[in-house]
Amino acid sequence: MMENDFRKMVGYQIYPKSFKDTNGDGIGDLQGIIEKLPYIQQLGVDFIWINPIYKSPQVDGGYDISDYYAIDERFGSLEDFKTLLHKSHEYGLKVIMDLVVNHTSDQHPWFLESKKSKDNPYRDFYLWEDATAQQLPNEWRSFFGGSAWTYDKETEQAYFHAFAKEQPDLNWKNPKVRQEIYKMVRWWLELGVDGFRLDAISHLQKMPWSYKIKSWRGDGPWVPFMNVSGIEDYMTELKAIFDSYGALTVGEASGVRSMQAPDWTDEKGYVNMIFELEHNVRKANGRGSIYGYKKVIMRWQNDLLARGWNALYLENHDQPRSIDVFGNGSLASAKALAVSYMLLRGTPFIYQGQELGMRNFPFTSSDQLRSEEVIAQYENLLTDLSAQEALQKVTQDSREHARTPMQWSDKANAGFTTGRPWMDIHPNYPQVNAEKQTELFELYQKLIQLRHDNQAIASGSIYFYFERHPQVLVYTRDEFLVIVNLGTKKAHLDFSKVEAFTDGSVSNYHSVLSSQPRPFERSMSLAPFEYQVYKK
Ligand code: ISL
Ligand code: CA
Repeated sequence: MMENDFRKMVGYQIYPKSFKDTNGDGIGDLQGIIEKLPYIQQLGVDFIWINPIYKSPQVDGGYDISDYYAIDERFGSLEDFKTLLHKSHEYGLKVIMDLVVNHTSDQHPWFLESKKSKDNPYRDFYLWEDATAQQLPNEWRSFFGGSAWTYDKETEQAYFHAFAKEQPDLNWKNPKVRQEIYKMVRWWLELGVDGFRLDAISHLQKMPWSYKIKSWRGDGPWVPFMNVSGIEDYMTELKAIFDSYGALTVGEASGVRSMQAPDWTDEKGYVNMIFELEHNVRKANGRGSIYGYKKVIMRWQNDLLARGWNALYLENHDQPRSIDVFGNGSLASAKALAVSYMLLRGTPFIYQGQELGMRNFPFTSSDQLRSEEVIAQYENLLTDLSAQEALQKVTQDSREHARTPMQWSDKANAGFTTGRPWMDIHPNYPQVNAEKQTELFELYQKLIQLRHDNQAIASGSIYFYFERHPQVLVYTRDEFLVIVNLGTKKAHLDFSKVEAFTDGSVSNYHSVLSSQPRPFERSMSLAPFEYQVYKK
């Protein structure tokens, strides 16, 4: 295994279903990733994270696994995966897999057994409680809507699921479950996988079922299964395995607060870094707030400065496209956003298509929806709304936008497939594609290069200025100064009263990267989406 210098790295996230299809079935596959390794290498990243490729009924995009040891046939075979691993390593790219161990598919043999009877040896692999169809064990809700319990009339009990009913939660209190999971984790690491992105990892531990939910707003409903005490024991056991292989690990740890994150991610922590989910807060219309984003980022950067490490990202397979959430759809806004996060302290991730400025999809029909939970939501809304209104409501802030196929070229189906794509391709592909839209790609290349060439940017200190400014993000990374106007309006910055900028050394600042090169001045009027990176 290659050395795990995660502080120097940049990752690229691949949603395999939508990356590149090579056999014409309209679904991206492992051979497609292999084909595009040169593209990924050209971008300059150090590792790829691939969303789940295990055998799965695909009720939740592969996050419902029915065999942890098999590759889903849609994506290829284990042989293909070994080739991918080998070739990636040849290209100098590490490969991390999604590790989905909070739950399995309801089609996993463990659950099929577990369901059979109360005294089945696998019964305690999952969370079963006495219930009736009318009286479920408690009022807890699932992330995807509806009760977190599904009643089974055969055995007159209900099982717990934090997500879809097809995703029963594993019983982590059961040592046999943990042994099975640890065996599987070791198996993939033995195969040569470089690490994992730990899915929904903060939900492993649950509060006693008698816990009464205190608030139905914000994170309130998830309190009884988000970073609940006792989870430390499971994470410590997992960490021991990761450490023994030098695995690269990133936890998706919703509910772990920025103040708690150092304990999760310092040298003694369970994982190398975690994804915060707080900056994803959006209005109902799907728009994020620049100031909200800025405040969350600054807090996480400050709270993890002395100890701990951040995972940095703008997009993933669960979020709409950042160019539409925080930007105004323009390339200039996408560039400003790129600069705003790629030079922060932490390990940045780029989500497929983000480097091309891929946009949210203009949904016109419910036939274009693919996620089961979104379709269910749509159907529920039909009782009160017209089809058009319901579609508008479910798509204005939806993870579906992130999942449309990669736009490789202006050829048929954007060069994604020769068949019929499993999900519609964005109609803007003749303009927005990997062959034509090179400006943003090149900016990402430069930003990655800056990280690789400068210790200060990879792991130096960070200090923020103009913290209350509503749209401009300003920070220093030791000898570097980063200024980004994320707003659509001009902005004025007066550095003359900021102590760090009053001495003579600031006249040494020279431009290293900018939207429009110009010298640093103590009084600066910034154009919309202007960015300036200076070095002393
Ligand atoms: O805590 C949450 C919301 O406040 C959730 O964000 C939750 O942690 C997150 O949605 C988990 O997402 C991951 O697991 C899901 C899967 O559908 C997502 O695609 C994946 O990213 C279930 O496995
Ligand atoms: Ca295919």
